[in-house]
Amino acid sequence: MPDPRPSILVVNGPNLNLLGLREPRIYGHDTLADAERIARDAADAAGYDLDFFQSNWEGAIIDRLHEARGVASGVIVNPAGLTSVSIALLDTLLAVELPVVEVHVSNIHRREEFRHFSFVSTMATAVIMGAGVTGYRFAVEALVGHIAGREG
Ligand code: CA2
Repeated sequence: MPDPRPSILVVNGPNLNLLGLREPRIYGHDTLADAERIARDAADAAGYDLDFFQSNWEGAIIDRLHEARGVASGVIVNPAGLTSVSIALLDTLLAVELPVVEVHVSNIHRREEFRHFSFVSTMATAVIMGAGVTGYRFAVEALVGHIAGREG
């Protein structure tokens, strides 16, 4: 049997299941399914499997990240509403000891000040924001480049 391909875990936080369905002025019309397809295509082209996960429950996100420890090669996270508030998410990302790329559909620095600080950014390898769901492709490319030692 050939070795299984390395894998990337993509984790999406609260309310991102509504992407493309509400507030198109801020988030555009693309859905989370579009983001998944874009991320999966980029991962596949780079020779990686991709696990795509969304939950509105912080604990479920933390449990899924624990499962990735020692299994996945890296993590992409859109922490959504947990971005500026969750020390638990930060502690989890530090504990799983995997490279992390943070992605946001919108540019959080163009928005309300309360969105500007990100706990995840304090440890992320790269942060991509404001590119819409195409940011998920850039996130895969940044993560794969980091894993291969080409960047970051
Ligand atoms: O731009 C992003 O990706 C965000 O992470 C999205 C979060 C927001 O809290 C962050 O500041 C930036 C919100 C995710 C919820 O998405 C919705 C989509 C449509 C309608 C309502 C919420």
